[in-house]
Amino acid sequence: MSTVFKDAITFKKAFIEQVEKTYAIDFKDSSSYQQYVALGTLLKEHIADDWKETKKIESDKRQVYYFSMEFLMGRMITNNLMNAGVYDVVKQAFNELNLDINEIEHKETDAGLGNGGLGRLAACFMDSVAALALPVHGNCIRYRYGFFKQKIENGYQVEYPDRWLKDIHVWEVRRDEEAIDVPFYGHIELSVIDGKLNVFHRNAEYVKAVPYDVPIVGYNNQVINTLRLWSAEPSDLYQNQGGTFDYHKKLRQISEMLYPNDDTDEGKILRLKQQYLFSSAGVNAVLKKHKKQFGTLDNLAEKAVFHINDTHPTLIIPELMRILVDEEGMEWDHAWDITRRCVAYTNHTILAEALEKWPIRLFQPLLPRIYTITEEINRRFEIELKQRFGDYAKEVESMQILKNGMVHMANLAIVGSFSVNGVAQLHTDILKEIEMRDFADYYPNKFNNKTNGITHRRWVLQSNPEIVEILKDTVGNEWIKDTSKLEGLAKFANDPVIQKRYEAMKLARKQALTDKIFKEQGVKLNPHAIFDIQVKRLHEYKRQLMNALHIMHLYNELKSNPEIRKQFYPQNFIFGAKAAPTYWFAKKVIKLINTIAEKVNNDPETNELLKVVFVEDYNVTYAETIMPAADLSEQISTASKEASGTGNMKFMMNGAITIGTLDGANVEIAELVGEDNIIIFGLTAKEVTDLYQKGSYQPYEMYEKDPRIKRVLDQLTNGFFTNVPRNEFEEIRRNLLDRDVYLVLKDFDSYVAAQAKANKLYQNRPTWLKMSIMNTAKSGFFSTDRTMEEYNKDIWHLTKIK
Ligand code: NBG
Repeated sequence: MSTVFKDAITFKKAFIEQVEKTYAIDFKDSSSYQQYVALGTLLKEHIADDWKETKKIESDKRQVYYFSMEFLMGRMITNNLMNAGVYDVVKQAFNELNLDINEIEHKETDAGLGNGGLGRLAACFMDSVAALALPVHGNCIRYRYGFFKQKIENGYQVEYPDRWLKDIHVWEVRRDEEAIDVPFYGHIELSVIDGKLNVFHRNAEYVKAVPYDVPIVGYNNQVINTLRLWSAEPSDLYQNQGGTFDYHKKLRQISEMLYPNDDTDEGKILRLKQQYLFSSAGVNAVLKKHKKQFGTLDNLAEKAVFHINDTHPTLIIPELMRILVDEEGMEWDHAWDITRRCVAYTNHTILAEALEKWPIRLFQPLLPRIYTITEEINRRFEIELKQRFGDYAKEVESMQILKNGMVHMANLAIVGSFSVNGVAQLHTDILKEIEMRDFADYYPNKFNNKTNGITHRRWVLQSNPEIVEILKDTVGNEWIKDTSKLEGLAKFANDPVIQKRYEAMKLARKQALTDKIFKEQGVKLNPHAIFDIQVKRLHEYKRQLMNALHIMHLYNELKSNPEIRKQFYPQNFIFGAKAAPTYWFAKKVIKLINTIAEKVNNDPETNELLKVVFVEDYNVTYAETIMPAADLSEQISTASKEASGTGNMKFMMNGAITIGTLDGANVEIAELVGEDNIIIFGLTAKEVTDLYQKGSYQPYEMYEKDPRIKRVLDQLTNGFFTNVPRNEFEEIRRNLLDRDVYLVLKDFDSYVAAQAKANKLYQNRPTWLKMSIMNTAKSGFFSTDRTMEEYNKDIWHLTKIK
């Protein structure tokens, strides 16, 4: 470890030198961006020894390679400074230099290598495994463009490219020496020479995958793990067959952007290429090292776990088989045994559209050898199933990997792994009892639950300085190492002094968000009002639409009756959400929310009471200001649809009260805090499933029977909104009246009641503050430190580095 960060004086000197020598300018003329680069560079050098040392110590240990198409890291500078234990020194030095540390931190662009919960979960996992000194490393793609930047123009979402790599990415280290050539297309020639199978991949279009390593700094423990990002580049093995231009263009696309639209064949091929590129490169790099170190792959399963985050990296399974059988000459059964002992799979959704299937007609030509191996896996599995269930049994059909011209990735992942887990208890139960029932019966020991979490270091320690002070004075600082210690806060729940401090903490965080929103969007919020927040991806099942319709209803009520206005406590409704660029309906909902905002925010009769804001470009950095500022956390998905949710946990830890359905991890939040400290409404998962099964739901009846619903649905199209054409929201109205798949109208009444309850409860300050404190006190379970310990105990079985 360098001594640069020893104290403020030493650091100041080194920092000034770094700026001046990097940019050949006088320090006084340097920009905050240049200062940011210098700071990052010094820190990277500072941790270099520990990084090297960590690698050395773990080299003969069992390790986990966590493969995920998404790592939504956000900014790393603050996290790295804090975890490396040098934040205070830097802050002091900057104070002395008259520099604003926040401004410099904000020069780092978010690494937006993810869409939402799944990617942010992977990032939280990385922080926790490093803190716990577990040898776990990430693998992903080095997308040149992150998740798009959102602008709201005339109320509509407009997408702009996120060119995050246009600036220097200070943390990464390019490792040319470890590049891997990955073949696509071509054809396979098999021959048996001296009784040994030889496999030749002829005329392949090779792409070179080059790794860029990013250090993951453990909290105060000198452990530095690695997140490896693979970039697609031209390969020297590519034989120019005349199409060089096309080759370069197509290959650039592979690590161009996250989740290209896969409606077209072209899009599907690109996604498959992305998936195979990082799966193959990641696995080959590990196996190469292993072979060099141990001289054999026979003991691979003792040393390596490949954890696949959702089905995107499932091709690891046939790729492992390919290496073991084709390159190592192992017998199929031996190779299969090793493969299955190396792979574990996490499922993150039951929504059918997210359970990947690839058409064989695209898969086979693109990955000819991987396809024949998948076919063989399927053939053998089918024999096994037929022996057990009979030739025409429904189980054979349901569990097959190849069927109806498609490769079913989840089935392949389940068959080729030793562990399958869901991400919250309810979700795992649904997987076992409904979605994957046949598999769960067939492999009773494979399925397990690992409830998600969040890293309390980013989401509390870094984001909410006021709560950190309160915790220090009540439960001490132990909670940072062990979040179960937060429980100690419970005994202060009714303490008026702590309640006052909680109130002041919330006000400070609400003020910070108020300032940010005003600065960026010019909307003025009252920081004393209730902050009711729904931030997450925009999707029908998450029911932002129900929230929006409720606001319309509330506005109607407030307009209709001065008595109601008197009893109502001012409430700010804040939304943040990105809609997939091609998800037309979701984008309409954004337009609706902005249209409602325009109407209610400009009505002088109600706008002291009711404000609506849709924050632009919600991302990880924005979330750091939003999470601590909420009084009410909106977790209102149709029960059974949200696998877990993790925003719910961030809000809870920061003392927000959940208004939610019994869905995903809300169920566990409710169990932990007890019914007095949460506001639950709506149908249960069982009721939802039964209702779907009966097929008897008639949304039109809700409209006819409930005048409140009738009124708001009519207002969508009757000219109530004056600045849009009358038919602007016609589809929303029709969708709700005809189908209402996500049961917005069905749950409307109980949601309205829950909202009314929340507004009233908030006015009873001691009760509300007690609830708020209890939420933090019971949130320790939701640290990813706990989640990672469980993965390790039940799935990975690693020994700690220290
Ligand atoms: C998401 C679920 C969330 C869950 C995260 C992390 C996908 C496919 N799934 O409910 O919708 O919290 O995964 O597990 O993004």
